[in-house]
Amino acid sequence: MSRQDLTLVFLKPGVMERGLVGTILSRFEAKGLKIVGLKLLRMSGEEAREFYSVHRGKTFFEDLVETVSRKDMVAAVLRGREVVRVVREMIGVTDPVEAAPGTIRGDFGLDITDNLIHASDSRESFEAEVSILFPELDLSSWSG
Ligand code: FUP
Repeated sequence: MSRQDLTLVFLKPGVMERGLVGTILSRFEAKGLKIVGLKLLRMSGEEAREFYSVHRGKTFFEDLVETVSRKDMVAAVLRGREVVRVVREMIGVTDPVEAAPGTIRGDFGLDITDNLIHASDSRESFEAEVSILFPELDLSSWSG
C-alpha cells in the first residue's frame, strides 16, 4: 500500500477518563482500517504547543494545550484506502454540536475544545504530527 495511506489520530484525555477508547478504536477497525501504531502517552505542554502551532495566539489555544496535555491519551497510526479523508469523515466537524449523528464527535461529545479526537487533515499534517508523537517510526521503510 502506498505511503499516502496513513493517518494519525489521538484520543484526547477525556476519552480515557470516560472509558471510550475501545468504542472509538473499534469504529476504525470495523470500517476496515488497520491500526499500525498504537501508544499510551502523556503529551507535554511543549509538544502540545508544537502540535497545534497553527492555532498559536487564538483565544482557545491555552485551553486546548491544557485539554490535551493534562493526562494520558491514546495515539494511533491508521492505514487504509483514502484514510485521511475517511477518518476526517468519521470524526465529524470540529464542534460536536454541529457534528452529524453517526460521527464520533456527533455521537459522543458536546465540548468544542475537548472534542474527543484529533485526526490529521492532510499528508503534510500527518508527517509533521507523526514526527512529534511517533518519532521512532521510519516512514521511508514502512511496510506495515
Ligand atoms: P479539527 O481539525 O477538527 O480538530 O479542528 P481545528 O484544527 O480547527 O482545531 C484544532 C482544535 O482546536 C480542535 F480540536 C478544538 C480546538 N478548537 C477550539 O477549542 N475552539 C475553536 O473555535 C476551534 C478549535
